[in-house]
Amino acid sequence: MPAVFQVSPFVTAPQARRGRSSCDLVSFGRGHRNKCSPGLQTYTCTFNIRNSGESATCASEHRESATAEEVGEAYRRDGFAFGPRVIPVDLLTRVNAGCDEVLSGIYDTGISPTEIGFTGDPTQLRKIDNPHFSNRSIAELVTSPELAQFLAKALGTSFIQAWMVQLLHKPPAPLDETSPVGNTAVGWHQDRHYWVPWWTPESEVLTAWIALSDVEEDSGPLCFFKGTQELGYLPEGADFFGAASDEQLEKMRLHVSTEDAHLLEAPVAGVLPAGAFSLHHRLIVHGSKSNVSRKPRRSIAIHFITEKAMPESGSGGSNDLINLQIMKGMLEDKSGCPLMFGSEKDAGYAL
Ligand SMILES: O=C(O)CCC(=O)C(=O)O
Repeated sequence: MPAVFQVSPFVTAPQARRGRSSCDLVSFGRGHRNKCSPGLQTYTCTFNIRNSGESATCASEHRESATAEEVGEAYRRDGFAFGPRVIPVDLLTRVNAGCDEVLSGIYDTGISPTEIGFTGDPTQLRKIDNPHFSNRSIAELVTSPELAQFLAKALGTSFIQAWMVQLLHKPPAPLDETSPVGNTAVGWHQDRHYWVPWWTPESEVLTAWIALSDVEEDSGPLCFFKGTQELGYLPEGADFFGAASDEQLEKMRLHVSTEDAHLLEAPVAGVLPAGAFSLHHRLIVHGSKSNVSRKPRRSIAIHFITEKAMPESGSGGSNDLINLQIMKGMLEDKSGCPLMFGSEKDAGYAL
């Protein structure tokens, strides 16, 4: 996703699933249908998006009992995977309080994060870059050992370092049924599209996306097109600020063989309880529809590298170059790019 570095030094509730099985489809909109397979906790559903004339279909594959080995295997095969609730409930509570503060412009470190495009409209998507600069609980989440150890085991890696963190907050739909739902969709994209100036093409750079609220079928869950990481880089269609529309997919399909076109047909949704996470590849096509539920959808995405990542040498435009230099500095002194697992001597860029 698009990211901006800011020249600044880094200073240093329970939302457990409320007894709902993941098969209880929220009664929302018209004409929904839900097929459950409770043992596997997988299901598909279709629901209408209020006042938009659109509908969305999703299937979810989250399993609370997934082991690190299973998550790693699914990630390597599908380009994404769903992990269990690894974030301790007390940390989750503090992080949510920290996010409330950051979203209201209160920073316990005294450092502001970066936010682009917010007009003050309360129905709008909020995307805040590097909120861990601004709030100590969010910084603690980024380096939480429970998450880092799980990721290291899943990926079989000796080194993990966060290089960019994003808070995404989708406000709830208005209570008044006649008011339009805000556009909080995140358009289809491959993260690589935004990372070309930063990382060499083969670098192992990926994302752990942590649900801070329960993410349900109608919350605008993050959706992935399985196997699309194998399609390589798709030069058209990506737009984080798009509407996750079919038009975007059409543009992407222009660069996909007829044989592989089916990969861009049915996304899998990350329907997750608060505290669980998904993991995704830099080339997986993903995005999300608007939140049409009555509750906010909130997440922290940690974009991280393993020992198999090398920053670019810097051939972009001047802004890219400045940002790259800032990022390199932060990677080396760990300010803003915290080490999550292993030791700095294992960093690919240190060799
Ligand atoms: O949270 C979303 O809906 C989009 C997140 C995303 O694109 C990412 O973390 O790469």
